Amino acid sequence: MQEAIESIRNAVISGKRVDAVAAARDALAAGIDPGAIMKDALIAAMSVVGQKYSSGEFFLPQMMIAARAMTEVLPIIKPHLVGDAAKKRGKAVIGTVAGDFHDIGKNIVKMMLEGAGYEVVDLGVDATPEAFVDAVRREAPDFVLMSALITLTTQSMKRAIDALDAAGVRSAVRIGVGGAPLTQKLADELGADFFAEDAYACVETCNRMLA
Ligand code: B12
Repeated sequence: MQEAIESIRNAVISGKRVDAVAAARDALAAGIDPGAIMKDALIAAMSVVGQKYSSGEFFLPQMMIAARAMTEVLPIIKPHLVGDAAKKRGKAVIGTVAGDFHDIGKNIVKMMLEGAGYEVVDLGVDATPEAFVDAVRREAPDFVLMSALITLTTQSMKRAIDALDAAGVRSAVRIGVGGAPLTQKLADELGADFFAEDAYACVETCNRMLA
């Protein structure tokens, strides 16, 4: 099992998307837990890529091809991650906030929520405060979920939360924030209702809040 996970992880780190997809298919066929593929191969690979970028070993192009390899593996494991999708639980609006184009984590959160029976309206990347306000008015969701991967763009979360407040719709939704630079302390300062450090914790928190 360790070997299969490692070959997916290494293929993603080196941006070999054909190898990554083949290794993921092989691992699933061998009965390896899709949750382990997600955490120990895919998410772990992106964390290595981030470290290599920080240390100057990788530059933007390597980060981009690794991200593309990861993005191609996600749809392969998605059907195997489906939880209790038959149960209709609630509705969420999700987006990566203004100024930020990172969407891998957001897409995983969306995928896990859909698998757990949530309807998810995706605002994509670079979602402005106005886009969140419009979506809340239009969709009447239970949750508004904001993702940010850049320290600076966490302030776009604040602007979006303030805009929801100014539009008079803040109290109608529960706001969750996440992404690598987020902490519980920052989430509190931003005025969010919750922070979750990964997609699994996000689903659990949403379930708990609706219960
Ligand atoms: C892949 C990547 C890219 C890809 C993005 C591709 C894509 N489609 O997303 C590309 C190459 C395009 C890219 C671009 C840039 N990047 Co970049 N990128 C990364 C990298 C390596 C991995 C991010 C990732 O996908 N992680 C995997 C996912 C699964 O993890 P995640 O996003 O954290 O999500 C999980 C949780 O956080 C949580 N979660 C996520 N969202 C939400 C939302 C809610 C509501 C909840 C509850 C939970 C939750 O659940 C997820 C799944 O469990 C990180 C390094 C790192 N360690 O994060 C740098 C990183 C984020 N990038 C960085 C930078 C600087 C950039 C650029 C500015 C580089 C440049 N010079 O142009 C640009 C930004 C452009 C822009 N304006 O957005 C820096 C940010 C530094 C900072 N803290 O401010 C990092 C940290 C790299 C580094 N070490 O310096 N990047």
